[in-house]
Amino acid sequence: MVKKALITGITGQDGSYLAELLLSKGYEVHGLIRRSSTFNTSRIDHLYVDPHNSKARLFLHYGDLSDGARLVTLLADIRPDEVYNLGAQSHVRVSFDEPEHTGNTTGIGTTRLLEAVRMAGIETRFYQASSSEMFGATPPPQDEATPFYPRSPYGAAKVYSYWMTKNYREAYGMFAVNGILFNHESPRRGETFVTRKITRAVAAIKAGKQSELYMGNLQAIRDWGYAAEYVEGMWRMLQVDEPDDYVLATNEGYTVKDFLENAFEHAGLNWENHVRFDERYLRPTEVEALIGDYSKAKEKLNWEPTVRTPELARLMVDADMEALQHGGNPWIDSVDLQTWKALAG
Ligand code: NDP
Ligand code: GDR
Repeated sequence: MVKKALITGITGQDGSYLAELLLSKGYEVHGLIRRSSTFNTSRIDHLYVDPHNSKARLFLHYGDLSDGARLVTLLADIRPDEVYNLGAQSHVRVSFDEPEHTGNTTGIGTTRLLEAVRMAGIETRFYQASSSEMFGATPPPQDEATPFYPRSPYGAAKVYSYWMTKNYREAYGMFAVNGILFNHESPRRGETFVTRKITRAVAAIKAGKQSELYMGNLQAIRDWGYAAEYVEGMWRMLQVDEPDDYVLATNEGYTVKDFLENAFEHAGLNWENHVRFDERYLRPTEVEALIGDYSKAKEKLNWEPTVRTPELARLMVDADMEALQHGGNPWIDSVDLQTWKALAG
């Protein structure tokens, strides 16, 4: 029997890597996509096969985490073996501008999906994209037992989703897990997250198309891993015998300034000649430091990251420089992990 998975957020960074991973493992993959007036599927276009073709194993369905009835009918129709809830308003600073919308999507959206599983009467394994942002003001190192102290509407919505996922596990015996993932990046990362903002700017500055880069707080510490490795961890969380919650991280912390230095240096540039401060990128409340302890995932899932932050910065700069030179999307033309490692010798 071919296994079926449903991914919300399939058009996002993680959704695209997870879809690739599951297709490579022989799954039939279903993705929830939002109707928009312009195409929003560029991260997964390379995976798409016309559904009239008998070989097609990726199917996209219109829907939204704000539309519970649609989620019920979709789940009843597809009857997936695994559901990955990656859909969210995922930008922390934007969540201060749109706290209600963020709560509706990133918080209640999870409850709608959990409830839809129950109402559709299906047996499925459920993955919730929980976040290190839930730890917020609690100092590092953070692991599965660290208390939550969210510092943004986004973080608070993720804490709500975390507990709802745990509650459905305990109340209804559902195989529902929280993956508490620390920041993970890639050439497919959204352009307004700090790493990608930096690596795109480095490529543009190197090509003479830009001279300045406006940034916010450079002192924040983050634990940045490589997204393609993290989706493997998500999948492993659903393959074990008992549902549980796991941290995925690299156990190393770097400041935004460190990331800037690494990225600019790799292109032969000095960041101090180009970076300027703009207070609009500050958050009303900041998360100062996140560094994750992934020992439990290592022990129980045999999961371990191989790409650390400095290597990740170089990989992303290479991909953005190549994309700029060849006029393509970094996620389609880019240096993927294998080829990059071969290039790096
Ligand atoms: P992205 O922002 O790249 O992708 C978010 C996805 O959610 C997109 O596919 C987006 O669709 C979709 N989406 C947004 N709103 C809705 C909605 N109302 N209904 C249905 N789908 C919606 O996020 P990432 O891939 O980086 O992250 C995936 C998940 O993991 C998110 O939940 C994020 O909060 C969480 N997370 C991410 C971490 C990271 O470092 N990347 C770390 C920890 C957790 P569209 O393309 O149409 O906008
Ligand atoms: P984060 O990621 O808030 O950790 O959430 P982001 O890349 O937006 O910020 C990281 C840190 O960089 C500082 N910063 C800036 N951030 C942005 N975006 N733009 C800037 O110009 C800038 N200058 C400094 C921020 O203040 C912050 O400290 C990400 C998202 O993917 C969430 O969905 C996910 O849950 C968490 O990671 C784990």
